[in-house]
Amino acid sequence: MSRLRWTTAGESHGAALVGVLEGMPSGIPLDLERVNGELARRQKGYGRGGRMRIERDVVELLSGTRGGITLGSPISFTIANHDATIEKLPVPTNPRPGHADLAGCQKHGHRDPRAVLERASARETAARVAIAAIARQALEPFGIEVFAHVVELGGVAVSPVAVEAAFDSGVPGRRSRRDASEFLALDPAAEAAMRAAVDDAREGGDSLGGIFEVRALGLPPGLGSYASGPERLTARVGGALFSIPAIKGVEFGLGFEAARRKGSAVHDPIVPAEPGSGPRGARMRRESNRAGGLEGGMTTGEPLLVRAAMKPIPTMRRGARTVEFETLEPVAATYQRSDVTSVPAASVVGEAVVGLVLVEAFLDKFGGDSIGEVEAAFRSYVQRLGSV
Ligand code: EPS
Repeated sequence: MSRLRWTTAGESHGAALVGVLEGMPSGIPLDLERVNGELARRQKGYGRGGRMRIERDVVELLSGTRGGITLGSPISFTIANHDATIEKLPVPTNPRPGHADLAGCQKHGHRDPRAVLERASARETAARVAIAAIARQALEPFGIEVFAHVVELGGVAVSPVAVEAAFDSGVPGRRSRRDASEFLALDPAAEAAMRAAVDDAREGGDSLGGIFEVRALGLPPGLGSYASGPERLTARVGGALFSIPAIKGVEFGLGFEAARRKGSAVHDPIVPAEPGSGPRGARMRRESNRAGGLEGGMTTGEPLLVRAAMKPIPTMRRGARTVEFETLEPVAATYQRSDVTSVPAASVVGEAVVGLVLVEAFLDKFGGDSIGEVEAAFRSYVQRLGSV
């Protein structure tokens, strides 16, 4: 079992979301403004619906710190729901295709989609973003950056040249470019077409999906493990991304394209590193990074590159074809309110869950009770890397 454990609770229109994070080392100064900043980023994005004008997500910390410093005890918090109307909201009379409604009702043996959708709602991801924003502060001393951005929305793709230019501009440069974008993307030239696609979908009562990318830079080689299937970092990162509602595809590095190439055009050659220039001082490096930073279920020390595809939101004003629970009469699914797209928000969640898995893997390898112990274990590992 991982050192780091977490759980969330809460319904979309219940009193609050709740998060508990266990296994954080002691001695970490916790910056709650950064946690709230991530929650605010998750609420953003062109194409969000009315709910995001009602909510203003902030954490209320309940335990786990003293004087703002982690104690090593469980950290817990709530995020209040302003739209806490669960007892008053109507019960939809038909299940929406694409949402958890029908299979959830069948699973529990009732005809009450609200009993299912309240927890199946992507609102739950707010609690996970907060947990990750807390946990990621354990990586702070180690120079590891996890960064997500939207690469495609409603069929409109960003330019790879613009993306690489933003990455070349350094951490503050790419951050400010992304955070100034209504789509959390790195290509301002693509935004007019993205906006038009969202407006068009809204007009037609429809919804849109898209793709986001998460990169993690500065990772040491050897996080994760080849020794057991569930410990493979590829499985853990992939599983984390698939745990976000509406994610239908995940690819690392070359992704599906690797299946179409010969081996010689896929595997990243190993070459000597100039002294001190290999990942974390290693004596070898890769000439390319088509693997996306993972081999044998472990980090290679090259950037982790992973993309996730999100399907369009199932709640549409035009109403997908369904049937009434009682009469089986064909109808358009009931619509109350929803987003047209939430791909930008999903990218924030993607960054969070990938970051959380990396903290887990980092603490599995270097974990100790205090952050000082983690730093010492990391230092000794890096020292040894230079001689392998
Ligand atoms: C969601 C439906 C919408 C979204 C919601 C996810 O909420 P409502 O039904 O209240 O309009 O806004 O997302 C969030 C509340 C959130 O915080 O991301 C759904 O059915 O999954």
